[in-house]
Amino acid sequence: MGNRRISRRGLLGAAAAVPAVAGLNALARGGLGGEAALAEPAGGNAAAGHAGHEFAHATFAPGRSVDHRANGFHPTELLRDFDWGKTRRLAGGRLLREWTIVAQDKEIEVAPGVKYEAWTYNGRVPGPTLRAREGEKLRVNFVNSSDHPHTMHFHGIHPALMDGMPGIGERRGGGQIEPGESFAYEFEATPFGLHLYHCHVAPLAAHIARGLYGAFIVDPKQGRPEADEMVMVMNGFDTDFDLGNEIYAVNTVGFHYIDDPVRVSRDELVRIYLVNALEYDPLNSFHVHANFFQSYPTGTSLQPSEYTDTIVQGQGQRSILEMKFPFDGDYMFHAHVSEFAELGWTGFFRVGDPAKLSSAEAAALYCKLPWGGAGGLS
Ligand SMILES: [Cu+2]
Repeated sequence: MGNRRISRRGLLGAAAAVPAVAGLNALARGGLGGEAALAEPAGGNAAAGHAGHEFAHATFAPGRSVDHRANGFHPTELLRDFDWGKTRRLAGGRLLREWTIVAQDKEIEVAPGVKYEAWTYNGRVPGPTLRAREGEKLRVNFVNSSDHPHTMHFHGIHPALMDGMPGIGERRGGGQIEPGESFAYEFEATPFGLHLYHCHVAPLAAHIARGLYGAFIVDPKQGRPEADEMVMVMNGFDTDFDLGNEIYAVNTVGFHYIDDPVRVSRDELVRIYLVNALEYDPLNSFHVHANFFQSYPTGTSLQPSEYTDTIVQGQGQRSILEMKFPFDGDYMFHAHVSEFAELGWTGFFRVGDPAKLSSAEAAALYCKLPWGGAGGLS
């Protein structure tokens, strides 16, 4: 099957000509706050109230979904997939935490039918969420199995040789890692916080935009309070390579968390590790509906700096967000850059037991969704 070609301006400007955009328009009209929530019709079935209306699924291709199995990763599983590596005690008692990361070229599907020639760490975008504790010794065995030179550049505090910078350390086997070569990055887990890693080979924006990035979490020695933790890497895809993104997402697949809302429990502390890995747009943002969160910029302090419902992040910026949902129901989250929201960067938190959610509480406009059909949720 050929790759569907879509253009960003075409998507936003030519709604009538592109069937998939019907969903985007429905989203923009009702989903992002343009109208009050739909009143539940008599009989208590919001979905039935739409009979005869063609509210399309908020997706790029109604009725179709991404083949997660072919991708080899699933955005719902990525949320809570923390890679702690393997540990062993060194002589002297210090803990060594170790990973192997392989750069591989791989085609992935970022929206239904939209394939993208990605460059990946360990076959997934974003790469594994590497997690360690403050003060541990870390070793990342990097193997470049791609057709292109790459590196792993970690945010953190380390010697120049370990910085993943082309031109620095070549004579010692570091610097730019050519196809077929490997290098072991060794450094200490410091400071605690939410960091990231990415390739640093030029052209830099292109190497990052291809998918070579991931979250890097260093827990404080004393840990953080118990919570339902998840990682959200905000990203985008320049599917026609014109230096502008056509698809925006959290964890790669546009609109995924509308199809499959992020399940959370009422009154439980939710901690989101939010990383902005977007290229070609200087700013991204995160907004949650009907709630507020504490924001810990870069996660380097145990005291939050702001209680808000929207934060803005520049490229490479990140923040830990903490919140509790006091009411059952579906709560949208999306980029407050509306254009991004309409091009995939929109999802829902689903609070409470789905079997007990009434259709009035569950995303009524999205009546084409599998869970939104006759009779509500099952
Ligand atoms: Cu690269």
